[in-house]
Order: sequence, then structure tokens, then C-alpha cells
Amino acid sequence: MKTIVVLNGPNLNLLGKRQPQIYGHETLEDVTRLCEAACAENFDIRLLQSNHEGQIIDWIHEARETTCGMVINPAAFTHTSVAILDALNTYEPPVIEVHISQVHKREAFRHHSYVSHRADGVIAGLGIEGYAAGVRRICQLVERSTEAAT
Ligand code: DHK
Repeated sequence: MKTIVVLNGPNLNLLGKRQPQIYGHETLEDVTRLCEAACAENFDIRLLQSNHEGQIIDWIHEARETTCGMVINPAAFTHTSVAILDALNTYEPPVIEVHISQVHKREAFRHHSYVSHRADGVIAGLGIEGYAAGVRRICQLVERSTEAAT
């Protein structure tokens, strides 16, 4: 099994309850189910969420050795964290950045992303369906690179 890590930043533990007019009514458990349904055979999903920047950085470091790709919604850390960008720059497999909301239609401070300096793809505004699209893309990239190596 190849593991795809789905990392979530601050306040996403409240998904479904928090500003549902922006983030929807679905929960992080729904995101897990969606990601599991989206991933190809021989892949599994490890979904993690933390409100703490250092914890997310530690998980990125751990993921270097244990995962084949990453879908990350860094939430507010997207717009503030050089430290998460630096951690992602130590991670070699593909990275897809996801935002549930269409951040470019929102406040100007949400328009810049440090994580986009590293991400191989960026998805915004598809609701939680964006995570599934991210997982499908990781599977495709990993399968292509496996084929190219054989
Ligand atoms: C989630 C957050 O918590 C915000 O801080 C970001 C992102 C947008 C999202 O759309 O998933 O600005």
C-alpha cells in the first residue's frame, strides 16, 4: 500500500460547524470518506488535522519517509507560514494544495499563499470535492512516475 497524507490546518476540526455558508456543512469525517473513495487501488489515506503549526511541520517531516504524496489544506497558515513552506521544500513526493473556499474571491490577505511556492497543483473553491480532486491527481502522478521508472 502507498499512503497519501491529507494534512489539515487550524480550525478545520470545526468543519461542518464553522461558517457553513463559506465552508459547507460537511465534516472532516466526510472528507476522509471522500478521499478514501477517490484513491486508486493500492493507495490508502491518512488524514490528519492540527491547530498547531509545529505539529503540522512534524507531520510533514514524518511523511518524507512514509508517504507517496500529500494533499494539504494549511488553512490560515497558507497565508502566514514560511516554516510550513520550508518543511514542504524537504518533501520530495507530489504536493497538492487545497482550499475549500474560493480564496481569490475573499479578502486580499487570503490571495497570497506561501505553500503555492512548493505545491505541484492548487485547488480552490470546489468545496470538499477539492480534496478528492487532489487525491486523484496524486494517484495519477505517482502511477505515472512508477510507470516511467519501469
Ligand atoms: C481555510 C481557512 O481556514 C482559511 O484561513 C483560508 C481555507 C481558506 C479554505 O478555504 O479551506 O483562508
